[in-house]
Amino acid sequence: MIVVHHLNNSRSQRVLWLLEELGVPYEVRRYQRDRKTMLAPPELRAVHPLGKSPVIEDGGQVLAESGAIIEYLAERYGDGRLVPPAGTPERLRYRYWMHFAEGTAQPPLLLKLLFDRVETGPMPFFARPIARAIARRAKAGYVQPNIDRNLDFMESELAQRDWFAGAGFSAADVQMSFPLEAARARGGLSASRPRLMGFLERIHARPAYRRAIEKGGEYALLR
Ligand SMILES: N[C@@H](CCC(=O)N[C@@H](CS)C(=O)NCC(=O)O)C(=O)O
Repeated sequence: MIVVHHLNNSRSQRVLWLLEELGVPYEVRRYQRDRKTMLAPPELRAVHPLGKSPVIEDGGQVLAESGAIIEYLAERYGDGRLVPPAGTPERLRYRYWMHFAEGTAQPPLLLKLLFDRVETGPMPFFARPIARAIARRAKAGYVQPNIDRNLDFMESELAQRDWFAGAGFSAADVQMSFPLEAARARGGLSASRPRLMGFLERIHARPAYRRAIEKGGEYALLR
C-alpha cells in the first residue's frame, strides 16, 4: 500500500488530494510542524535525508518532491486519467505547469513568508530598524513584483482555458493548487484576479479535495 508521509499545513496535502481523485488506497503517516519554528520534526529525516514533506513509499521505493510524486502517481495509477495524451499541446502545458508551481511560483512566496517574519519577529531592539528596512526593501523591490507578475500571468492563462493544461482537469491543477492557496494566504491574491479565485473555488468544491482535507487534518496555510 502507498504510504504518504504527511506534514500538517503543507504541500503534501496535494498528494492526498491526487490519491483521492485517483481512488487509490493509501496510508497517511502524520507529522506535526514545530509550533515555534514551523519546521518539520526530525523523524522525517529517517524517511528521506532532506526531512521535508511530501515523501511517499510505494513498492519499496521512497520518492520525494511533490512534482515528481504527482507525475509518478498519475502515470502509474491514472489509467490515462488526469494526464493529457502524449504529443498534444495539453501535455506540454501539463509539463510546464507541473514545473512552474515549484520552480517559479513558490520561490517568491517563500521569500515573502521569510521577510514578513524578519519584519515582525523578535530580535534585539538595536537590530530591528535595520532588519525591517532590509526586509521591506527586498519585498517591495523584488518579492512582491515577482509574485504579482506570476499571478497576472496565471490569470491570463486561465482566461484562455478552464484548467491549466486545457479544457479538462489534470494532475497539473493539483500541483498548481498549493502556490495559489499560498498566494491567497500571503501573496495578495484576491478578487481582483477572478479567474484564479474561481479556480480555487472550483477545486475546493471537488469531493476528492474535501475527502483529502478530512484525511490530512489541519490545513491552514502559513501567513
Ligand atoms: N520542492 C519541494 C519542497 C518541500 C518542502 O519544502 N516541504 C515543506 C512543506 S510545505 C516542508 O517540509 N517544510 C518543513 C521544513 O522545511 O522543515 C516539494 O515540492 O516537495
